[in-house]
Amino acid sequence: MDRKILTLCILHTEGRVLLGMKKRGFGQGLFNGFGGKVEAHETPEEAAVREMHEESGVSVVITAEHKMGIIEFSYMDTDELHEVHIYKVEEFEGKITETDEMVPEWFPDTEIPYHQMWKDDPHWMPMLLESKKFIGAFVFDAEKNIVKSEISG
Ligand code: 6U4
Repeated sequence: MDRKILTLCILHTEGRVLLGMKKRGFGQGLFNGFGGKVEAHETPEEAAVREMHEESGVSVVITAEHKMGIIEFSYMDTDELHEVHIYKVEEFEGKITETDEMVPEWFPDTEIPYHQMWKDDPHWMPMLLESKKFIGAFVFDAEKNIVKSEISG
């Protein structure tokens, strides 16, 4: 298994959530939080700050206290294992900007577009929005359907 550490950051403020429609790469065509691979010289928190800025234009402060969960994703059609560190932030600075990778959009936290998101998201996003911590593991088939799921809050 080729294990990669990734970040995912959800901005939740004033009853709404900032998601991005992914224009390319992994998860293209889905709304997602902002994030990506942790580089060798970075902590996951540093990577989360960098990716949030690169993909949405905003500046955030992220510390270990913002970490809501860790989920391991594996895929039946590859030997990759993604360990995704998931953060929630409630404050930001700067102007939300479309980038090469993402089209950012606000959603009321009662109207999260789960039908256009990764299929694991409804399993943990409600916990994240309530600031409950969680840990989990999901296995996807080649069509990105869940074949195995474990989540505990
Ligand atoms: P680059 O290096 O830009 O080509 P790319 O293939 O586009 O990378 P990247 O770096 O944007 O991927 O990282 C994928 C993002 O998707 C990370 O923020 C983690 C997130 N992610 C991966 N699997 C997910 C899943 N099942 N559910 C979810 N987010 C997921 O909500």
